[in-house]
Amino acid sequence: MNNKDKQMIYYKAKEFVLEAGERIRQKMHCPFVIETKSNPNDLVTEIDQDTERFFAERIRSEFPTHRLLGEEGLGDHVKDLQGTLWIVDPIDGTMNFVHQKRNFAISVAVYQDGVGEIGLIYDVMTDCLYHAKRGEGAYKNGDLLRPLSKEKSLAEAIVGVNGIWATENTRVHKEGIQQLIRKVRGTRSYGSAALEFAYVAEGIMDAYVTMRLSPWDIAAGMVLVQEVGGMTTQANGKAVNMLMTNSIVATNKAIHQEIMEQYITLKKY
Ligand code: 2AM
Ligand code: CA
Ligand code: CA
Ligand code: CA
Repeated sequence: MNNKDKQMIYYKAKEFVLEAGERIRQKMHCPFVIETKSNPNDLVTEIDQDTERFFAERIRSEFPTHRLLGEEGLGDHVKDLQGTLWIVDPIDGTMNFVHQKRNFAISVAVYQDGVGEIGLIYDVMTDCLYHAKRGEGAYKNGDLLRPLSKEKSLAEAIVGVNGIWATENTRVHKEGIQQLIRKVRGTRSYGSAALEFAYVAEGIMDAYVTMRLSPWDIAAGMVLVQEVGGMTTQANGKAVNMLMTNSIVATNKAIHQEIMEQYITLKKY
């Protein structure tokens, strides 16, 4: 992808995201259908699906050679990362969308041959857009985000973690997560993976730890975190695989190793 193409795709991606956000704000005050997916707490609404359809139509019409990987399955059946791939979560934080009418985001990333080139995370209700192009820094609206502190200790860190991982579960030994929760200054759980990544990039959270996320939850956030000098890996330190679910440790780098080595022991299954 040359710079001119990247600039144009970025411009269009931003346009799509802002328009999609406006559509959500308009529709959300009328009654809408809510269904469940994998379990009774895993919600999806017709607005999630409408929004993904909006992206699919826009991307197909403006960029017919690009492919789309979206949570609601209205994109392509993606089995490799070749070419230009849009990775879209139309509403990240659907539970918040349904129950709180806030704290949800649209997450859009553009990857070229597996490399994250563009990341956009739009907090729809606050009209706040986090955006980044690889190698050109990350922004919150018009403000350049500063490089993350590399000196912070775990004892001074605010860490994003869902309390579920501190209970009995199939993925991680809960004792380590419980110790991590005791060790850090504070924990937060916002219910939108994309926003939690954005907060790490903004430096208002020092790490985000979770045991299972899909590519559309993390694709844009990883570009943002990378641009401010942070890092994202699986919880065992391996590189994230954008074609499957991953455990995630995203941090300001200072505390990455310590979190992985001392507090996270994955279960084998
Ligand atoms: P979603 O709202 O797009 O589904 C909430 O803890 C975070 O985890 C959200 O980013 C949510 O994304 C994501 N998530 C991924 N898989 C989930 C699942 N099966 N049920 C609920 N949230 C899930
Ligand atoms: Ca979902
Ligand atoms: Ca999501
Ligand atoms: Ca979603």
